[in-house]
Amino acid sequence: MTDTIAAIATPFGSGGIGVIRISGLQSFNLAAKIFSKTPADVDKRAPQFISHRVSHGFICDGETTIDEVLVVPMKAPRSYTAEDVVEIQAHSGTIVLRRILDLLFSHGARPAEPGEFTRRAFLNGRIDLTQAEAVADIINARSDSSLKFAASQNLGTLGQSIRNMISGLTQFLARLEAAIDFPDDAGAFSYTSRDKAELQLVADKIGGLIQQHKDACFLKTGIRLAICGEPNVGKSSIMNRILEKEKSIITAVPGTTRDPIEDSLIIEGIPFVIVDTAGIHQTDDLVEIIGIEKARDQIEAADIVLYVIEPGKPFPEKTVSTTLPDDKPVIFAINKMDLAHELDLPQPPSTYADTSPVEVSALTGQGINTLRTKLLERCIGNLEIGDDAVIPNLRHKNALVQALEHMTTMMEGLENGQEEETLALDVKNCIDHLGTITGDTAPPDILDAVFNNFCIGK
Ligand SMILES: Nc1nc2c(ncn2[C@@H]2O[C@H](COP(=O)(O)OP(=O)(O)O)[C@@H](O)[C@H]2O)c(=O)[nH]1
Ligand SMILES: [Mg+2]
Repeated sequence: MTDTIAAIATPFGSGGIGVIRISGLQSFNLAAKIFSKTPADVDKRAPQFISHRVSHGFICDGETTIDEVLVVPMKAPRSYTAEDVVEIQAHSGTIVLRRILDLLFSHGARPAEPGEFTRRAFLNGRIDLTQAEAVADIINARSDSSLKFAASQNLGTLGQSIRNMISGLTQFLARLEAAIDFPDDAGAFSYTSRDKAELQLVADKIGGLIQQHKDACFLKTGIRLAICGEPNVGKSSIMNRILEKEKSIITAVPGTTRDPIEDSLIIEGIPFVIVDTAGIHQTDDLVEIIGIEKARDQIEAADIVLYVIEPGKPFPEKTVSTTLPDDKPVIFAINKMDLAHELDLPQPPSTYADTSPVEVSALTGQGINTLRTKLLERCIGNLEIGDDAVIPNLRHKNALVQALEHMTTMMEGLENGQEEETLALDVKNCIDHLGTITGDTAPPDILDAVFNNFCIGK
C-alpha cells in the first residue's frame, strides 16, 4: 500500500462539483505539484497545506490553468482510508476532471481500482468488512428501510456483535487448548453450566441473525397475501379495492374466479404480493374443483391469509376449519357492510387468534384503509426486524450458517464427552467462519468478491 492512488470520486457527467480523491504517502506532494494559490500566468505560490483546512486555488499544467478548485488535505489517520488523503473539488465536467487526473498520473499517482479506497480503509483497520459492505449498500439503497439498515451497519453494529461472539469463543478455546497442551497443569477440561449457558447464547445470537436475514429477504420479495373465502362474498372486489384497479373479474355468478390472480403493491414501503383465489365450497363442477385445489395451494404458499365472510350468514365454521392453517396469521374481513344494517354479523369463535373482523365494503370503499393498516400490523409484528436491527447480507448469512453448524456439533460433543481436540477444532472453525464476516479471517478471494462490487473512486 505504498503507492499513491487517485480516481474521480463523483459520478461521471456534468454537475456542480466533481471530486478527485488521492490517497497514499505521496498525496500531499502530488497535490502540491499541480496546485497553486494563483493562476498559472501569475507568479506561482507553492501551497502550504494544513490538514483538514480547505485551500482555494488553481490546478495548473505548466503555463495552463486547468480549473479553479478547493482542496481538502487530510493527514493520516484522520481520513477515509486512514492514509494521507487529498480531495480536489473541481468543476464537474468529464474533460476537466480527466485532465486533472491525467496530470496526477503523470506525476506518479496510479489509477485506483474499484473499491480500492474502501479496501484501504479496511486493510488499515479503520473499518471492518461489514462496514465496507455497508458503504456499497448505502450507495445502492433504493428505499428508506434499506438505507436505514445500511447506515446502522456502517456504524459497525453487526461487526461489533460478531467480534463479541468471537471473543467469548476465543476464551473458551484457550481453556480447551490449555487442557490439551498442559494436561498435568490444567487438569481435565471441565465444562460448567455457565459455559453451557454462554455457548447457547452465542448459538441463539447466530440463529437470530440468520432469521433476520430471512426476514429481510421477505421484505425484498414481498409478503404473500392470499384472499380466500366462500364464493360470492366479494374476494375479487376486495382485491381490486386494495390494488385500486380492476384486476380480477367480478360478477354476481358464484365461481367466477378460478385460476388464482396475482398482483403486487407496496403499502407504506412494505411490498405485498396479493393473490385472489376461487371461492371454497362443496361442488361437483370439475373446473371449480380444480380452482379450489389451487386456492388451497395458494393458502399454503401465503405468508398471511385474508378470509372474507359476509353479513346475514353464520360464520362458515366448517369451511374455515378445513381451509385455514394454524401456523399463519389470518385476518377476517366482513365484506358488504353497506348491506349490513338489517343483517346479523358473523362472529368468529374464540378459538381463532383474531376474533374481531375488519368491517369493509368493497362497493363503497368503507374500511379498506383499516384493512390495509391491520395487514401491515400483522405482518410487521411477525418480523423480528426492530428499528436498531442489523441485517446480515447473503455472504454474512452463509458464514453464520456454517458457524452455527460447528457450534451445534461442538455443543453436542461437549454433552457427549467428545475429545478435546475435536471440540477445539469445531470452535476454531466456528471462529474462522465468524471472522470472515468482519474480515478478520477473510481470505483474499472473499475480499476481492466484496470490493469488486464497488465502482472506481469508492
Ligand atoms: N353490496 C355489495 N356488493 C358487493 C360488495 N363486494 C362485492 N359485491 C358483489 O358481490 C358479488 C360477488 O363479488 P366478487 O368480488 O366476484 O366475489 P368473489 O366470488 O368472492 O370473488 C358481485 O356481484 C359484487 O358486485 C360490497 O361490498 N357490497
Ligand atoms: Mg372472485
